Amino acid sequence: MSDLKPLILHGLIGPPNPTKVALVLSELDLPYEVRNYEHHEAKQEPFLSLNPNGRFPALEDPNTDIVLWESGAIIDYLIDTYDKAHKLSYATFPEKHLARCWEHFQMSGQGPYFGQKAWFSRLHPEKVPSAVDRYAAEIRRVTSVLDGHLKRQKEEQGNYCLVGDRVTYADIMFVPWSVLVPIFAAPEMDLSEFEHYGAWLASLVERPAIKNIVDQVTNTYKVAG
Ligand SMILES: N[C@@H](CCC(=O)N[C@@H](CS)C(=O)NCC(=O)O)C(=O)O
Repeated sequence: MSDLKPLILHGLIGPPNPTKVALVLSELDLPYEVRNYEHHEAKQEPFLSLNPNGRFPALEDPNTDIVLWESGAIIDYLIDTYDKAHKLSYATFPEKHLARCWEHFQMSGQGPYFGQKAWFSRLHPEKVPSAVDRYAAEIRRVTSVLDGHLKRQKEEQGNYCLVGDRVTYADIMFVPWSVLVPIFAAPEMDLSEFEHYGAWLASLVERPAIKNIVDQVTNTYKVAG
């Protein structure tokens, strides 16, 4: 991969969606640069030409002259284009499709609900306890879905991976929000009963390509308080 030009990740390491893309870039050992922005710059040019939705991330690949947005679509592109050896994905049936189930669950189930919990707990100008409660309940529910599945995986396959017997991009996509729950989105919640989820997350965070980025995320949120 050394003859590749660095891919450009537009968006900070810290917020979960650009971080998710950085994790997959790092796991695939791809050269990349991070282009940092102020929050308000997402809603104006030149960023809007990269992502019409005005949110981070966008990914520019000078090797193929493509610009993409939406973290799930970016990760699909990285896997299709750069994971020919299936280091982080499966070519086999049904695993290839099962990984997509977890990918879409992350995009539609974990990301938006965990994000709303963080918003209503930390950023919304009024206190709306019913909204905080609703999204806290979703954090618990989504975590219990992962925990129950991982428990079955452990019993049946002897490992903590969402699909088959190895970690895929789908496992990795859950890392940023899972790390941000105790330090940002819901520090008041005790999720220790979900022991299989806890063991899975701990094993993901120990992967060398992930650890360095997770440390940056943790430091960013510690500094921000
Ligand atoms: N579904 C989008 C969500 C993107 C998103 O909400 N990004 C956040 C950072 S994690 C953002 O840009 N927030 C700033 C804002 O909402 O204005 C994706 O997965 O890329």
